[in-house]
Amino acid sequence: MTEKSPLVFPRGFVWGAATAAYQVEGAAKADGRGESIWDRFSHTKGNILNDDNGDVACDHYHRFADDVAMMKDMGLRAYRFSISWPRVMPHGRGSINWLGLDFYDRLVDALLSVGIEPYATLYHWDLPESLQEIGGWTNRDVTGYFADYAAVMAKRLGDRVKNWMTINEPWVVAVHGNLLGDMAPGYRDKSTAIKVGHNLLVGHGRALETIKHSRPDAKVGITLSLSPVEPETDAEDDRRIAEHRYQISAGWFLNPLLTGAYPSECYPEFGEAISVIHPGDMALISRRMDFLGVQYYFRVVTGKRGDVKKVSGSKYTEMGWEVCPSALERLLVRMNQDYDLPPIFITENGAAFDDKVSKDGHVHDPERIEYLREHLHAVYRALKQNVPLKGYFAWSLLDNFEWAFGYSKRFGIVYVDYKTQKRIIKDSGHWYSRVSRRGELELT
Ligand code: GCO
Repeated sequence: MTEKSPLVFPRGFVWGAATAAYQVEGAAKADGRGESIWDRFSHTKGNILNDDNGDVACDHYHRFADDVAMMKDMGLRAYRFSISWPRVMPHGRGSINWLGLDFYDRLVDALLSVGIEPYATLYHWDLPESLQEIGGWTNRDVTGYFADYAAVMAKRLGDRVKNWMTINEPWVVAVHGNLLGDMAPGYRDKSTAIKVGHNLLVGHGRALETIKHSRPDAKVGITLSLSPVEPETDAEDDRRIAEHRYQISAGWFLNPLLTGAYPSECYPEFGEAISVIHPGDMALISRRMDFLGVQYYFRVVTGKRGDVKKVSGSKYTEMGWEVCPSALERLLVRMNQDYDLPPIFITENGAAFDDKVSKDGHVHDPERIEYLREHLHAVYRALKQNVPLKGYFAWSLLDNFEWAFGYSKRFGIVYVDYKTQKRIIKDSGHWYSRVSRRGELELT
C-alpha cells in the first residue's frame, strides 16, 4: 500500500476526545449526587495507589465550561463523556436528582453552542452503591433499572444528544471488577464475573431498545476493550492457544452482540453460571447496533509458554502496555472478516507517559505524539481495507483518575495540575488539534 503524506481521512470522519464521569468530574457529594461503587471502592484503604479517589479529580463538574472552550480552541469536533448514574438517580432507581440532570443539560448545551458533537456513555463503571447492595449486575433486576435510567436520559437529553453508548467495556467490569478484584466492586469469583458479563449485555440490549423507542433518530452502540491475541510463534499449539484466548476474551462479547451467540469456547468456562442466560436474551443482546465503539490499547502475545511479558524490540507505556499499532490494524481487519460490522468508532486509544511540565511551561510529550500518529496510521490502513471506520476519540482529553493507579498515570492530551486544576495543552494536544482541524495525518 503506497501512502503519500499527509494521509487524508474521509470527509465527515469524527475527531474527538474522551473522558468518564468518575475519572474527571469530582464533586462527589455536590448537588445531591448519590454514592457509586467507585466512591466506596476508592475510599476503602489499600484499593487505590496512594489512596487516591475521585472526590475532586479534575473538577470537571465545576470547570466544564472552560474545558469545553478549550476543546473548541483545540478544534475538536466531538466529546465523549459519561453520565454518572448516581448523580442523576442517587439510588439508581426511583427518585431523580434534578440538579444532577441539570449539569448534563448545561454540558450538552455548552458543547453544541461551540459546534462540538456530544457522545454520551450511560455506564462507565460507576454503579449506584444502592444497587450493588441488592447484588449489582448479578441481579437481573438491575438491567431493568438501567433501562429506566436510559429512559430518563433519553427523554431529557435525546433532543440534543444523538449518539449514545450504553455500557463501557463490559469485559473490564466483569473481569477486573468481579474476578481479579482490582476494580470496583472488588469481587474475585469466576461465576460472578460471567453472570455480570451477561447481565451487562442484557442491560445494553434493554437500554438500546429503550433509547430507540424514546428517540428513534438516536444512534446507539456499546464500547468494547479489545486486544488481539497473537501467538508467540507460528507453532500450531501457540496458534491454538492464542485463538482460544481471543475467543474467551474478545469473542465473549463480540459474538453475542454481533451474532447472537457466545463462542463455543466460552461454554466450558460458564459452568453453573449458564443459568444466567434466559430465553430471548441473545436476540435482545444482538439487536442491531447503530455503531460499535472499539477501545484499543495493546495486544496480548501468548502461547504454550504463557503470556509474553516483554516483546523484544517493542516499546512500552507507563502502564507496562506494549506499543503495537499494527495489531490494531490486524484486529480491525479481522473483525471485518469475522462479522457483519456496523459503523465502527475508535472510542478510546491513547497512552500514559511520564509527562512533566518543563521550564518553558509546556508539556513536551513526543512519545504520545508518536503513539497517536502510529495508531492513527493503523486506523487509516484499516479504512483502506474497507473497515467501516467513522471516527476516533483520543483517550483522554484530560489527565485523570486512572482507577486503581489513581493520579499516577497521565493519559491526557491536556495536562492537569491537580493542586491548582490548571490545564496545559500538551504538545500532543496541539498536534492532535491540527489533525482534527485538517482531517489529515502527517507521517513525519
Ligand atoms: C478503559 C477505560 C478508561 C481507562 C483507559 C486507560 O478503557 O479502561 O475506558 O476509563 O482510563 O482505558 O486505562
